[in-house]
Amino acid sequence: MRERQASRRDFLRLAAMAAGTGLVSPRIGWPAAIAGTPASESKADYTLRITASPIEIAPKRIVSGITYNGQFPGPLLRFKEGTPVTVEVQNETDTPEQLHWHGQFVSPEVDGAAEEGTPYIPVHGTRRITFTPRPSGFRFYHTHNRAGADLRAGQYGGQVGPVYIEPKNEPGHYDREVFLVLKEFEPSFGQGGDMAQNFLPPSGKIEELETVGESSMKTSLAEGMPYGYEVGYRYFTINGRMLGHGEPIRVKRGERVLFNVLNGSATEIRSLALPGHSFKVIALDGNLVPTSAEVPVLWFGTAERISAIVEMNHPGSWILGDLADEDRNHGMGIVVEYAGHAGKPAWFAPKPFHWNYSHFGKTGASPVEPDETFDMTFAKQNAAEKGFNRWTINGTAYPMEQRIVPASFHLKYGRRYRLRMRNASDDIHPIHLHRHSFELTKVAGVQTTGVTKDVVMVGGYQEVEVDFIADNPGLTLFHCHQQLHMDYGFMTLFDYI
Ligand SMILES: [Cu+2]
Repeated sequence: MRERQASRRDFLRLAAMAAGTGLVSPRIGWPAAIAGTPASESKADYTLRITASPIEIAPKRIVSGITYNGQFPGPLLRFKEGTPVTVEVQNETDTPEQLHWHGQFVSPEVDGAAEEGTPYIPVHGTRRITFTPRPSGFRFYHTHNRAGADLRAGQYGGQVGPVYIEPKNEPGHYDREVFLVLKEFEPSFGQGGDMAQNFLPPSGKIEELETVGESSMKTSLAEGMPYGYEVGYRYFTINGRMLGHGEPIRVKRGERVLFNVLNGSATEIRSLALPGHSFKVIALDGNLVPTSAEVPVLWFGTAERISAIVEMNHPGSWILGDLADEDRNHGMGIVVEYAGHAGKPAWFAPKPFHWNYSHFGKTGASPVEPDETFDMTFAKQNAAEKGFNRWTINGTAYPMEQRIVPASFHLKYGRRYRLRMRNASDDIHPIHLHRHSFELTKVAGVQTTGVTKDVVMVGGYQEVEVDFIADNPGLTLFHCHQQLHMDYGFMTLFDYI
């Protein structure tokens, strides 16, 4: 296999491409421009500078936002599993910052969540942290500031960057890898209600949850309440460039390309298809899956990552893009161009398809029994918080202004816990557990095993069960990763007792 032995020529070619698109990386190194600034004057391995900067998403179309190191996405950080790393974070803004190491088993001191007690990176100040990156695979970093009604704050800006933690043994056979970060810009509020997305298996819908959610919504609207605010966007990008305005991904027939894709959106669920090709999914949220199923479309809740191999066997010039026509036409796509096939890139929609996590799980296995099960019901109070929807877990909303609250769920070290998550709203919630990974044990009413993730989408009026081992003591934040939901109550804390 060629994958581990990128030639010098390949390196230069890819480095040149990376300069254009940001994040194409060969295996033997990567240019400083995409790797973070090696802090030669200090002992830090990486320096991340939080700063306001222009982001050129297309020629002469420049948005502004807070970024890492003046670029979007933030630099690709490559760590080695188990090798300690020191990162210096400099905050050049007027807002105290939290930098969250999403998907890593770090301490609350390092994790980057004020709710767990991580110290802030002070205004015009610096914080240096040392930690041991794990587990291996595709992770990322992002701000964990709450934004509330401020669409310039939190993840609405440009504070997202990928992390790749090199495993001791690299699996999969591929010729090269491409990192893609999906992201929207110029958000605004609307009140029309959210568009339904029906890509999850409908079999998982639970009537009891639907009755509760629909009647609560009906009551609210009957009382004259408008729909709660939702966020929409003007521009859509992959690796910070609108479709047609970045360097194409240039491929050759027969190549096997590993796509590591991150949904860096603050609020949106995204999809990706490449006409005439299929995706062989090898990892979800950076963790290898037991069954590398081939699918025509990838679906991502906010913060979800998918690693998938595409065999380039359909020469042409194609749009790798979102299924939503409007979003793709406003930029959510990137051109995949075969050698000798320059020309207008083509798009056609794949056949209807349901995204089901359990297709990537083990077949015929039943999950290990947990030591304890926590029941959680998610509910929406329409427009209840100054026109914004308020979100509750078991009837309680996380306070808007408070940082640390008493934990709602208590863990004992070494025990296996099951979260039975029941969604009494029609929205899809990408649910995230900090500092731990979980195994999916029930999706769309069916038992599954072997799929390890740190974010899972719980469909409207559906139920999902996940198990995790309490093996990383300290306060642990659990929340919906949709920024607006998280900010308006959809968070809770676990502690160890
Ligand atoms: Cu949510």
